[in-house]
Amino acid sequence: MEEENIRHGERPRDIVHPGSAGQQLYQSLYKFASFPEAIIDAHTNEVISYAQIFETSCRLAVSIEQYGLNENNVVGVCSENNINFFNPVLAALYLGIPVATSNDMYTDGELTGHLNISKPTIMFSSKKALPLILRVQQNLSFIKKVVVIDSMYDINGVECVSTFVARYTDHTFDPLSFTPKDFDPLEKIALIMSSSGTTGLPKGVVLSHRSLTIRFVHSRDPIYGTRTVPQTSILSLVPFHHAFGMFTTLSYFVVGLKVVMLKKFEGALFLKTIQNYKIPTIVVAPPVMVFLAKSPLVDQYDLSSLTEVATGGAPLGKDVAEAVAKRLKLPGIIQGYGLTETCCAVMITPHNAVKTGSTGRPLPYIKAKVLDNATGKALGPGERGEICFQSEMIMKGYYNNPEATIDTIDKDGWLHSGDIGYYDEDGNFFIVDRLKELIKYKGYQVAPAELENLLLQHPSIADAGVTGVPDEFGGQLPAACVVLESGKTLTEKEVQDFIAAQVTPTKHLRGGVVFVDSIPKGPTGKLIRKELREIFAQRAPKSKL
Ligand code: M24
Repeated sequence: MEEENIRHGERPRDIVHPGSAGQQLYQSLYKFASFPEAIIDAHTNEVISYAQIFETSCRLAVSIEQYGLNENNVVGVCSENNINFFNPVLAALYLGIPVATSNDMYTDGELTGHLNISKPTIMFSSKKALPLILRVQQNLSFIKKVVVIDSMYDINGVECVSTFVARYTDHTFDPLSFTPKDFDPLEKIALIMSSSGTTGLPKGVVLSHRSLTIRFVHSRDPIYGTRTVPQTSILSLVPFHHAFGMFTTLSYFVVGLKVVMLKKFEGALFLKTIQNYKIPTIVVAPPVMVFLAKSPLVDQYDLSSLTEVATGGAPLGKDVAEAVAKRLKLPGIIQGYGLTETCCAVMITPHNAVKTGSTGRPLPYIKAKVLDNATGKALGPGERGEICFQSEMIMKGYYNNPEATIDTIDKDGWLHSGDIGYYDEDGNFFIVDRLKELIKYKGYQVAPAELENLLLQHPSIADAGVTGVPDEFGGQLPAACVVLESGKTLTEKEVQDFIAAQVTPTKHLRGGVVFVDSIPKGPTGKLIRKELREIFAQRAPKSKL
């Protein structure tokens, strides 16, 4: 019997590719091989074509296999957004070898912890990330080889892609002589992404090839896809190592779009890129929306090519959405909502029914419900509860972590998002709060447990609790309550510097540090985060960006 109050995504307009994501991507790159532009670096205007990606990814696949890797190994990629980023990703997807991506801004300690989860055998690194990779490799014996993705030459004995592939393929190599492997797309791991989930430290999110091929259906959908006409330009700014950037950008290759890429957000360059490339569509995180709503720079550029602005990854204020739509003369703003654990967006605003403030409706192949955690019942329109999803698109689980998996996906296969929300009579969803402890600064994940563990290692700190304080630009700023060891003193700045020395800038304690006598805890010793938030709410707001 069909359960009451389950919200089904619309009927799909396209069927899921029956094979692997690697097979589908291989077919798409081949189909679009005559298109001169696949990715353009807007900083340098460097371009690579569909034919080049097709050939390089196939040569890399042959080489990775000949080098000795198989489906029991993992391929690592650590790079800033880069036009060569996807070559090793595609190669591994053709072979059915899992790919794990790493944030290139990590400190040595963060990267070491991160790589210890997936244990890649071979690391593909950008020139920029190479010193970091070589430092951490000294203590990580599972990394047998490092290859540089964006250099024409070897760097101090570290092979570049051309040298690596020249050993196993020659200049007569025909990509059509290579065939992606055939396997069960539901079983085979495509990627291992990083997320802290609802609680604790960052974990490896295991996504199958089927997760990706469902995303590709969404990207080709005329109502939910970002752009569906081949060769249309799209600006890609979200980090490729994160699920949002990874799966939106991969899906652009399936549609045959021209991806104009930025490594990082710089206001003037961002606006100049839209103007010069006459970009019709941008997909950005909410802080960029605040910039579009408020910055005087916006008036200095011709942005009339823009017909679609899409955002996601963190809450978007209704006022901000309305201000951007008004300023850019758009009928509305497209919002998507997703988790690393759902691969990509599971809800998007339908193009034909934009409702400002809503995160959209469940996509084809997705079931959603609003759960009353007290009764276990799915709630009806207007009632608030935890939003849960069921789909072949959601993760298979956390890598080598069955306990965390059971805490997140229940016995009936529902993924508990940790977000509180509701849907209206038309089936539009709204996110109102976050039940889980995750902090999101500019759309980036910050796991309180990770910062608390570091704070507790300070000899003068007896106890600590970390939470997010609201901020207009950042969304939330990580902030700490600290209990000092008796007789010890520390300043707010000393605590901030202690953390800043150990973590990537997105995790710095920009929301401040408050010294307290005790950390609010429940009877079982569990931290009460709501009370932590209240401590900061009583403080005068201060934004340090
Ligand atoms: P991860 N509103 C409020 N909170 C949101 C949100 C939203 N629209 N989206 C995400 N969150 C918060 O780092 C929730 O607390 C992502 O953020 C993620 C991953 C893949 C794709 O993952 C949630 O529990 C996307 C986001 C995505 N967002 O938009 C689109 N894709 C998209 C938009 C337009 O684990 C937590 O962040 C078109 C196409 C698109 F794919 C999850 O944080």
